[in-house]
Amino acid sequence: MKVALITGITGQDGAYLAELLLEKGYFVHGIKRRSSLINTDRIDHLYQDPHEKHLNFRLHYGDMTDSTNLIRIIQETQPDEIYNLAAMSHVKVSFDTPEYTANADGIGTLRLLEAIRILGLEKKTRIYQASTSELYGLVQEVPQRETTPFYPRSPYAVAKLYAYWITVNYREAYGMFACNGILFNHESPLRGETFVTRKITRAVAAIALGQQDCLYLGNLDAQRDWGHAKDYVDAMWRILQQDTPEDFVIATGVTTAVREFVRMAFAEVGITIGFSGEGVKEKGVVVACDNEDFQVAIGKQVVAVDPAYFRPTEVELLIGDATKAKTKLNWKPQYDLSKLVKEMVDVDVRIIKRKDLNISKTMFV
Ligand code: NDP
Ligand code: GDR
Repeated sequence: MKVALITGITGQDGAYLAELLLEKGYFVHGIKRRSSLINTDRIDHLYQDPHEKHLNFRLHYGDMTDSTNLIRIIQETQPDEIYNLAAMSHVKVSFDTPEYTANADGIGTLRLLEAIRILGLEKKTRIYQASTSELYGLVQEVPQRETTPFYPRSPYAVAKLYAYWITVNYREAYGMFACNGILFNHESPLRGETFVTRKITRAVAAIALGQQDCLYLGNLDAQRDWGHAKDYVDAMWRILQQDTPEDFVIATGVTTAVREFVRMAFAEVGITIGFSGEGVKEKGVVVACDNEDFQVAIGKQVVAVDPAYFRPTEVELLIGDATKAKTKLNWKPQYDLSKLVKEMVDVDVRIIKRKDLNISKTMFV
């Protein structure tokens, strides 16, 4: 039985990856942080009573800022594969907490690599590093591929730049099977509520159900290459099954503006949005409403721009070329953007019907 250790198992990707590896017959260990509120919602369905005999899923308390803890967990679990998904992953928040972000996302990766070395596991343990399209930042080349120069535009991206290169360095210096997956944005119904896609789909559901008046967003012109997290965790696994360690771009090759994502999400509940004006004057108004279940007044403004959501430096355009992954990993995404948007909106409508949440109060970032 192969043994995997996932850092960041309580996050979006951690949950999908844990499910995938359990399906493949792995013993899955995960690192979770202690928090004052329960933070295992995304993986509660995988929980196994530790008193049971045939256990194949176990959680350990830990933190990317604590080397001794990481060394102990790796020593105890002796993993064949480590997936380093833990990170302070919000780009805008990284401007508020740059030092912590560098510590967890940058030095945290070094701590894992060093732990493998200290324990003499260089030849046994393979490691996947969750690198990101944010490394490309200010556009140097379109579409972005493995050879495109990096130009990070946030403390998050700069921390991830360090993590990218330290992973490459440990591969070259110590012969470790250490790989970067340079993943473009990927979303799902499990996406954190403060990332733009989920913020939009939750708000669309709440507006359609009469529980929210307006969705406030930042830069509507930003363009992202959005895929589905389920397809992307499959790529992570494939990257670690190769004969030689290499880095791969994972992307759909299609880019879409935030504004268009908004339009598509409202269309899922039968609402047509019209935009007028430019920049901060941009606004979204209901032009038509064709669903009997959702009655929103024609002419009502349901989208507005709030500059508070702008970033000091923005990444305007991301579009990836995943030819290498398609050729070498035989990776092929199952989802396109319309299928993704539909799934996210459907789930959020169901959640909001069930919980009667006041969404707008939870949307800070
Ligand atoms: P999430 O924000 O959903 O999950 C991040 C995970 O990291 C959570 O489990 C979180 O724990 C954990 N974490 C954060 N800080 C620490 C820490 N100091 N010690 C231990 N654990 C910590 O991110 P995603 O699942 O979306 O992304 C997974 C990884 O992939 C991240 O590294 C992200 O930067 C990267 N990435 C994501 C992309 C995307 O589009 N989703 C694209 C490219 C890269 P808790 O639940 O307690 O907060
Ligand atoms: P990103 O994702 O920064 O690409 O990082 P996010 O969804 O936060 O932003 C995407 C784009 O939308 C614009 N935007 C807004 N963003 C948020 N969060 N809230 C808003 O109200 C809003 N309005 C407009 C942003 O300015 C941006 O241009 C994600 C994270 O998962 C990273 O961890 C990962 O590395 C990258 O994707 C690839």
